[in-house]
Amino acid sequence: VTGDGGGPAEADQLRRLAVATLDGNWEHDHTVPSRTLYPHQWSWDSAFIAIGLAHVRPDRAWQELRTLFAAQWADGRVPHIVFNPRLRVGAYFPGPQFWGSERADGAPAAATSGIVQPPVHALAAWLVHRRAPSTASRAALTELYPALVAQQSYLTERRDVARGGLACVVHPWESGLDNSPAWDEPMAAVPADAAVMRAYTRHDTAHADAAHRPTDLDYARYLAMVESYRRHDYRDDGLADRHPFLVECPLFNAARGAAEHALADIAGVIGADPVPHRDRARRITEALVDRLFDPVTGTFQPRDVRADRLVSARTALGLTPLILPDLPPRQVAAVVTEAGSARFGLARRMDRPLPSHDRTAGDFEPLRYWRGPSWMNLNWLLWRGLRTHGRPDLAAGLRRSMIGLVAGAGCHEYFHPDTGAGLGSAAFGWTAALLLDALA
Ligand code: 9YW
Repeated sequence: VTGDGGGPAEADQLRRLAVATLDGNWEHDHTVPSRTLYPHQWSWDSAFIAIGLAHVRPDRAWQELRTLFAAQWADGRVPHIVFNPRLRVGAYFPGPQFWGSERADGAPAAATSGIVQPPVHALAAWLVHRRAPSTASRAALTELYPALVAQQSYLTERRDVARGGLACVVHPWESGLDNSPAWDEPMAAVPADAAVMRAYTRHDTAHADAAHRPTDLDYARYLAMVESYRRHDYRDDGLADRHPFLVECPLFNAARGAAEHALADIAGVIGADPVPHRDRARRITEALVDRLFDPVTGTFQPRDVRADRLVSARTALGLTPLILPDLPPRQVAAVVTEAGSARFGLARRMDRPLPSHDRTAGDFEPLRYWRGPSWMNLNWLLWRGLRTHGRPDLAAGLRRSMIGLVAGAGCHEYFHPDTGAGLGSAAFGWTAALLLDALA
C-alpha cells in the first residue's frame, strides 16, 4: 500500500488490511496484540482493539472486553496480562510461573499478571456502544458497568499512595510505555544486577531486534520490581514503605479521569447515577493539574512519589491529559503549544505523527521502542483530545499523518519517527484497530 490513504479506493484497501490483521490475531475469545511477540491477552491493547472492532465486528468488541474482565481480581484490579492456558509453557517471558498469581488473595481462576495498565476500558466500552447503540450494546454496558466501577475503585482506594488524588504505577509496565525516558530517573533508584537476566531467557529479543527493545539492565530492574510486589502477594498496603518504584503518571491518571467521564455517560444510558462519576472526574483533573502540571515547562510530567519531585524528561505522556474534557483552558493551550513545538511537531500539515519522546532531547532514540518511535495509540489519544477541545484543524492534520503512516508501512507495532518505516511486529492489533477508527 502506498500514498497517504486519501482516496476512497485506498481507504478501502487499508480497511481490508486492518480487518485481516484483527481477524488474524483473533484467538477464540480475545485478540492477541501480536502472534509472535505477545501471544496472550493484554489489558489496554484489548481496550484499543475493541474501539476498532466496533466498526466491523461489534460482537467481538464486547467479547474482547468481557473476556478481559472475566479475569478481574476480587479487589477490582484488571491484570495487564491474561495468560492463554492453551499455549505452551514459556511462550512469553515473564510467564504465569514467574507471576505466581494463584498464590495471591482474590486472584481469578485464570493465570494472570499481578499489575495493571492504563484504565482506558470504560472509554472503550462507551465508544463501542456509541458506534452502534442497540439493545445488545445496552445489555453489554449494564453487564460491564459494575466491573468498570470496581476497576476505578481499586485505583482510587488502593493506589493513591501520596493521598493527593492520583493513582501510582508500581512498575513501568503499568504505564504501558515500558522503557520511556520518563522512568529513567525513578528507575535509577531500583537496585538491579544485569547478571539476574542470565537466569532467564527473554523472548522479545528473539522476535525483535534487540537494539529496539529495553536493555538487559532495564529487564533486571523490571524483574526486581515484580519481585518486590510479588513478595507481598501483590497487596497494596504499605507500598510507600517498601516498594522501590512509585510514580504518578499523566497518561495513567488522564485515563482514570476519562474513565469517570465515560462511566457518567454509561450510567446515563443504563439508568444509574452519573453524578458521582462527574464529581470524581473533576477531582482527578484538579489533582492532575495540581500535582503533575509544571508551569515552568508548560507540560505535564510524571511525579516520582518516593523522591517527591517531577521527572525532567518531556515525553509524549505529558500531552495525553488533553483527553480530559474538563482540562482547564490554560493547560489545554499549554499542551497544544508543547505538541506543536519542535519537540513533537504537531501541525495542520505534518509528514509523520508525533514521536513518543522529545525529538530535541539528547536521549531521543528513533528505533528504541518508547524512547522515540511513533505509536498509533499515543497519537490516537492526542487526536481525540484535539477534537474534544475544538481543534479540528490540528486533529485533521494528525489524522492524515496517522493514516499515511500505516498506508506507507502496514499495521506495524511502532514506526520510525522520521522515515515512517515499520518496526516491531508487522501485524499489530491496536495499530489495525485505531486505523479503522481513524478511517471511519
Ligand atoms: C513487552 C502488548 C504490550 C503493550 C505494552 C508494550 C509491550 C510488553 O507490549 O509490553 O514485553 O514489552 O510496552 O504497552 O501493552 O502489546
